[in-house]
Amino acid sequence: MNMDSGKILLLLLCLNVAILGVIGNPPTCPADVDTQCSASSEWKGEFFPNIPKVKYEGPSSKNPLAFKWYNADEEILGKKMKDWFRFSVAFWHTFRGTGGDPFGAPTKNWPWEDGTNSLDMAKRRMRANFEFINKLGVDRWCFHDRDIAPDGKTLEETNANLDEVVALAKELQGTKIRPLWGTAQLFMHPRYMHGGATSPELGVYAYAAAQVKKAIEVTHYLGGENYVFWGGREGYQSLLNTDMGRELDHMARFLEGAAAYKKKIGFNGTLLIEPKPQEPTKHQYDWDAATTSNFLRKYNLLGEFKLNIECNHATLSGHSCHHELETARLNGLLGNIDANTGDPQTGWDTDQFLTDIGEATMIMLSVVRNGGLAPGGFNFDAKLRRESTDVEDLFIAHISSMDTLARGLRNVAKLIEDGSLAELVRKRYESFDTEIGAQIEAGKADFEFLEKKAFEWGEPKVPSAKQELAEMIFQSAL
Ligand code: XLS
Ligand code: NI
Ligand code: NI
Repeated sequence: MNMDSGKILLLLLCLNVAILGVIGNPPTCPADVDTQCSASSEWKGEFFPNIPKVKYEGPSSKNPLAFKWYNADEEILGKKMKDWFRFSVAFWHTFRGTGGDPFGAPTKNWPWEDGTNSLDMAKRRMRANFEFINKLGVDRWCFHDRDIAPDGKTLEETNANLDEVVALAKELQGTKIRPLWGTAQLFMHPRYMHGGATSPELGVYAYAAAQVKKAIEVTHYLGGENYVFWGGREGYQSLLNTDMGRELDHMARFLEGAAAYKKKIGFNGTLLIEPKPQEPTKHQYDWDAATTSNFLRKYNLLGEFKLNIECNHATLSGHSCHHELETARLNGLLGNIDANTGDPQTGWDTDQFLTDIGEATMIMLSVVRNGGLAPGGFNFDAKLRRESTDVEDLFIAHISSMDTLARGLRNVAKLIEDGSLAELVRKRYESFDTEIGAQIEAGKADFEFLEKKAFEWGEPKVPSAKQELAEMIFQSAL
C-alpha cells in the first residue's frame, strides 16, 4: 500500500467512527459477532466471547480471570468449598445494573443491550445471564420478577410476560442450575409507594398478594430453593400519619398468606425475610435480625421463616455482619447471606463486592458454626462501581469476592486447627463449668442460694478478657 492510499483509508476510518459517533447507535449485538446477530432474542452465540470458563489456578496465579483461593471441589472442614458457599449471581445487579445514580446517567453500555425493556431484550439478557453463570462456574442465580420480565398493561399481561421469560430460563438452566431464591419486586412501581403488605390501601395489599403468589409459583417452577421477602417499602416516613400496629398486623397476615400458599402448591423452599433498617423508607419494619426475630415470634411465624442476612444492611443498622449472622444463628434463623459490603464513609447500601479478608473470616466463623447454609447460600447482592464499565469487570468482581470468602473459610479452618481462640473463649467461662455453674445454667439456683454463696465467697476475682490476645490469634490466621 502506498502512502496516499494509506492516508485515504485512515481518513475513511476516521469518518466512519465520526459518523457512528454522531448517529450514536447503541450497540445491539454481542461484541465482535454482529454478522450473526439480529435484534431478536433468538440469537444463540457467545455474549462473552473473550472470557474463557473461569478455572482455579492457585494463589500464585496473576490471571485476573482465574480463582486463586476458591477451588470448588476441594474439601475444607468436611465439605466441598462449593457446598459451603452455594454461590449465586444476582440478576438485578449483574444484568439490570446500569451504573446510573441520582446525579448521572447510566454508564454501562453492555453490548447485548438495545436500550429497551422489551420482551425480546429480556430473553436475550436471560441468555447472557446463563452464559455468565456457566463461565463463572456457579450453579445458582437470584431474581426479582420484574428484573427478568417487563411489566405489561395489566396484571394478566405482566404475568404472561413473566411466563414467557421463565419458560426460557427453565430451558437455559439445564439440569444443574437453579434459583437460590426468587422474590417479588414490591418497591419500584408507584402503586407501592406506601408499601405493599403495609400499604394503607386495600387494593395495593391485594395486588401485592397476587404478585407474590405468582412469584412463588415461578420460583417453584424453576426449582428454586428459597423465596425472599425484602420489605423495602414496608415501613414509614412519619409516625404522625401511620398506624404502625395495624401495618405490622397486616404484614403478618400477608406473610401467613404466603406460607399457606407455598404449602398449597407443594413448594418446599425456605421463606426468608431480609432485614434492612432503612432506605428507601426512613424506618423499615424488618430493622435488623433481632427486630425481625421478635416480629416472627409475636405473630407465631417462627418455623415458617428464616432470615437472609445482608452484610451492608447489617452495618446500616449499626451492627457488624458477624453480629447479625450470630443473632440469626442463635435464634435458629440463619437461612442465607446476601454477600456484599458497604463503605465506611458512605451512609447507604452501596452494595459493594466484599473483599475484606478479616470480614470474610468473621462471616465464615458463623457459617461454619451453623454447619453451612443449605438450602440457603451466598447471593452476590453486589454491583460494580459506576466507573467500572468493562464486561470483564463483571467477572473480576465475582471472582474476587468468591476468592475473598474462600480465604475466609480457609482461615476458619486454620483457627479451628490451631484451637487457641476456642480455648481462650472456653477459659473465660470455665467458672460456669462447675456444679454451681451447671445449676445456674439449668435454672436451678435461686437468689437466696446465690446470696448465700456471695456471702461465703466474698469479693470475686475477675480475670482479664484477653481481647488483644484474641485479636492477635485471629489476625495471625489471615
Ligand atoms: C435491597 C435488597 C434487595 C433484596 C432483594 O437493599 O438488598 O436487593 O436483596 O429484594
Ligand atoms: Ni439483598
Ligand atoms: Ni441491599
